[in-house]
Parts: sequence; C-alpha cells; structure tokens
Amino acid sequence: MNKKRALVTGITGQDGSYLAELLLDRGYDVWGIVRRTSSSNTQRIEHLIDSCGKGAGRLHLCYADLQDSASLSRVIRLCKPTEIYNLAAQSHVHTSFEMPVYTGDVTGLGTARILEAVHELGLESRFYQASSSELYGKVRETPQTEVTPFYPRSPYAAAKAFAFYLTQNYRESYGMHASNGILFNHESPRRGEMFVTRKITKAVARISAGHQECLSLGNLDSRRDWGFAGDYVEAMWLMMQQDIADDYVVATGEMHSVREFCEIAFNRIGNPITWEGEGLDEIGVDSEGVVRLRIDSKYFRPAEVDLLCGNAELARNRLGWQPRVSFDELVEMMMEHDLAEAAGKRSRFVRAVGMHS
Ligand code: NAP
Ligand code: G4F
Repeated sequence: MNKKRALVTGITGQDGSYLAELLLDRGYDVWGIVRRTSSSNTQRIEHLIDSCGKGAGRLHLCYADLQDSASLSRVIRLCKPTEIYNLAAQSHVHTSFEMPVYTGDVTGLGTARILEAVHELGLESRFYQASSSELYGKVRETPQTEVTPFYPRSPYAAAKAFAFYLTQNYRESYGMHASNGILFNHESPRRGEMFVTRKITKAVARISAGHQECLSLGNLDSRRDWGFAGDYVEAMWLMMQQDIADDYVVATGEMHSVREFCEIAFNRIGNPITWEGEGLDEIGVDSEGVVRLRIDSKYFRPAEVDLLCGNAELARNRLGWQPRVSFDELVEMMMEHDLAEAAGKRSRFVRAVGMHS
C-alpha cells in the first residue's frame, strides 16, 4: 500500500500546525512549505521539528513561496503528495485593504500556481483549498450554507473568491479531487496576535498581570461564528477522505459579538467592565473606574462584515463532523494560555499546542 504523503502550505500558521499534528498522528509523511524570513517563523511547529517530536523523520520542511511558481512546482514534483492542503495566505482582512495587489497575488494567484503545477505534472493529488466565510461578506441570508450567494467585502475575500472558483473549475475541467472548506472563524492559543480574539485574550491577561493598562479595538458590534481550530482541521482531513470531492461549510452555528468576547475575558480575570459613552467615545471601565478599553478608528475597515453564522449540516451528515469545543471553552482555553504566558509560566496547553514561551 502506498504511504500517504501530505503537502501543507501554511504549515507555520495556526491551522497548519494543528493539521501537521493530526496528519503525523495518522501516520502520514508530512511535507511543509516554509517561506524564507529573516527571523524564525517555525515557533508553532518547533515541537514537531524536534528530533524526538512526533515529526521525527516524517516531517520535511522545504522553502517555497506562493508567489513563486518554480519553487511550488519543485516541491510538488519532489514530494508527489497524495493530498495537498493549501492553507497559506495573506490571511488578515484589514491588511488586505492596505495590500490589495499582494493579497491577490498570494491568496488568489497562489492557489492557481499550485493547481496548475499539479495539473501540469499529471499528478492525482487530492487538493484542499482553505476557503473562508468572508466570501459571504454582506450576507444574503443567515445562517449561511454552501448555496448562499457570495458578496466579498474586502480584497482578501475577493482573492479567496477567485481561489474558490478556480478550485471548483479544476474539479470540473480536469476531474481533479479538489474541495473547498468554507471555514468560519476558528481560534486557539496559537491564533495570530493581530486577530481580534487573541488580541483581546492577550491584552486582558497582560492587564491582569499589570503589564498593560488598556486595550484599543475597532468595531465591538461585529458578530462572528467562532470555533476551535483543532476541531476545524479534522474537517479538512475528512473532506480529503471522501470518494467524491465537494465544498463544505464548517461552523458552529452560534454567533457572538466582539463586545461579548471582551466581557467574558474581563470577567475571567475577576475585573468586569461596564460600557460608557457611544461610538468612537465609548469606553470600557472596570469596577475601580479605570478605563480598560478604548475605541480607535484605525481598527475600523473601509467595508465591514457585520455578521457571520454558518450552517454545517452537510459536513455533519456527510463527513460526520461536529465541533467539540464550545465558545465558552474556547475563550477559557485562550485566557488560560495567555494568563500563564503573562505570568511567565508555561501554560498547560504548552505541550498540547507546542507554544514555547
Ligand atoms: P495564518 O495563521 O495567518 O497562517 C498563514 C500561513 O500562510 C503562515 O504559515 C504563513 O507563513 C503562510 N504564508 C503567508 N504568505 C505566504 C507566501 N507568500 N508563501 C508561502 N506561505 C505563506 O492563517 P490560519 O488562521 O492558519 O488560516 C489558514 C488558512 O485558512 C488561510 O488561508 C486563511 O485565509 C484561511 N482561513 C482561516 C480562517 C480562520 O478563522 N483562521 C477561516 C477561514 C479561512 P508565515 O508563518 O511565514 O507568516
Ligand atoms: O479577528 P478578525 O481580524 O477576523 P476576520 O476579519 O473575521 O477574519 C478572520 O476570519 C475569516 C473567516 O471568516 C478568515 F477568512 C480570515 O483569514 C481571518 O482569519 O476580525 C473579526 C472582527 C471584525 O469584524 C473586525 O472589524 O473583529 C472586528 N474587530 C474589532 N476590533 C477587530 C478589532 N479585528 C481586529 N483584527 N483587530 C481589532 O482591533
């Protein structure tokens, strides 16, 4: 029997690190694409690289870049993957307004470069595309399903729309086993610190430890369907095990606001906040009258996605997938990790999540 070989782009990111763990646990040889940077970008997978870690002998890291077709073709030719997970992207929505061309190149055209390399090399690799609930943008219905029309509201979402349709197109044109996972927001203690959930838990933990006084945010009333990244990579893998490729929504079906996320985080440190004022002048004040949260207009986007809430019925029925971690458990997991980090301790998630602080 042929050994399963997975190629993961974006292996150094949040999802890539959880997916690499899952694949190694399931006996795969894992090849990961890492881009060259002047300082280390492998912190999230350091525990796998370690010669005694899960990846010993079965994790291969190669330099390549989604902007560089030659490097992608080279890695794909060397690896001959049975499964490709395309997780790499310029994934920050706000940044995409500042770098629309770059975002289109990496997040949109990068997908074309991989699909075309697989096609040109005549490989039968299965292909997973990291599509996003951002595609629904100014939502046409709630909850959103696989047939809800898209309405992208950012250069990021427009680039993801190109990649989504191209994935479908290679499936229909060349019979490629290519699937889109339309994943709603998913978070973890490994989430990048520029995304709102991690920004909140890290700042609130630092406030609790006395390292920071106040947190600045943008739109508090935006609502998202937040799940746990570890659960969502399982859905990616399940899609690749199906005989027939298809597109699936992956979501919890529950929606919470940024405001609510902040309230739970401050409650967690025993320092609840109350809201005063309105609009840009709104503040979050603690029981001693100290201002702990302010609004800063620089965090607002030129066009906002007000709400996202997914219906994952197809994934539940066909893949047997469902989320395991609840919203409250997710916030608790992130707070516990960031409180330990702020206190200079290793959190109990250190081994599990491989974050060496
Ligand atoms: P992330 O933490 O931002 O990771 C992005 C990964 O892409 C990193 O490994 C990054 O490398 C890599 N990358 C960026 N530009 C690259 C380039 N030019 N060439 C090669 N690699 C490059 O994102 P994530 O949260 O894990 O998300 C994974 C994927 O799912 C992304 O495509 C994202 O757009 C999509 N998605 C995420 C969510 C979510 O809620 N997390 C929801 C829906 C879809 P460095 O480590 O060097 O920066
Ligand atoms: O955490 P966010 O930056 O995530 P966003 O824009 O929903 O995108 C994430 O999820 C997508 C899936 O739907 C992925 F495709 C994408 O790659 C990424 O992982 O912002 C969430 C909400 C937004 O409405 C934003 O306006 O939080 C609001 N927000 C309020 N203050 C803030 C802030 N967002 C950030 N990043 N920083 C703030 O200070």
